[in-house]
Amino acid sequence: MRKRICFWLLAALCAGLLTGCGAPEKAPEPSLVLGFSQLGSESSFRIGNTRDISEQAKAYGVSLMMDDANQKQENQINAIRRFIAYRVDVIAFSPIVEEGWDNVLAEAKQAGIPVILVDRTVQTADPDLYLSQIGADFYREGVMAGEYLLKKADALGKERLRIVEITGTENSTPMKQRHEGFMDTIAGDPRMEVLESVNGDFLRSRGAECMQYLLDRYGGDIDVVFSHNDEMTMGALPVISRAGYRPGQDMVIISIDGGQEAIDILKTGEINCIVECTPMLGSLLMEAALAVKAGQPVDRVIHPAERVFSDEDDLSALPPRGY
Ligand code: GYE
Repeated sequence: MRKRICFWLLAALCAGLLTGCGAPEKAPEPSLVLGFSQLGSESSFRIGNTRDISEQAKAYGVSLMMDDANQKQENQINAIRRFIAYRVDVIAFSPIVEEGWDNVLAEAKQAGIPVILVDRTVQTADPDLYLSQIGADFYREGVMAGEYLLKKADALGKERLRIVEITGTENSTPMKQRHEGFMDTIAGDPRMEVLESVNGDFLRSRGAECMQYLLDRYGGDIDVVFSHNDEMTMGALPVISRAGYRPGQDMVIISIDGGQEAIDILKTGEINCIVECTPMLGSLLMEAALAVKAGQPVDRVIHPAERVFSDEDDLSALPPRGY
């Protein structure tokens, strides 16, 4: 009997030596498996946000499952359900609109998977359905746009400024809060008159269509264009020029995001003001997700620092924007 045991032990040892290893080397477990549903690729902001999240996942050693919803809420809901089935450690997503998430977030809660909101937020009856929201203070962005316009009115010595607004995706957080912050800021000033708000869905093509509609309706009466993102602004600019008006001179152009392409146009004077909305949220997301995995507390709301770029600034030394 003893000889037999010795034989098998020797055989196992030789097998191990032949395969050059003992127990198979296990690949190191990733520190965290993160499921992320991105809403689409509609703008430079969104593309920069997606890229930054991917890059930061690699930098933090996080195993990232990324899904692109192509602007459809149902695709985001389906992606979240796949993350639940896969039993990821943390779910994160950028909700395209604020409503309609309670059921799928309740499923994530039932599965014991924490949820972090990125960029935008949701309206929900149960605040426990998500742990944290990482994204801009959109109301403040609207306020900063309004504050710029009040100062511009003083500088121009205008008695009246007729404003048109091109808004982002209906019922999205940035659309609602940028509108509210801007209107609240100019509401008390008798010089300000809002002619109309139209929805451009954050898309360059729709920005052009909206601007054409507004020019057909109001023509040279328009003194100010307040656009909720650079894509729609850059769609509107050639339409304004083709109609015979000089953007940045005949019409004050105010935009939001601050990607490289728009900043370069600001430097030419065709845009007067850009409120920054940074897409670089990847490191904040990874740190929050890793903290959640480690059982550490995370802040309920995490706002990145943001600034305003305008025709009053010297932008010659501004570093590349990265999106
Ligand atoms: O301003 C726009 C993108 O949610 C803040 O969505 C983001 C907005 C951003 O389409 O460019």
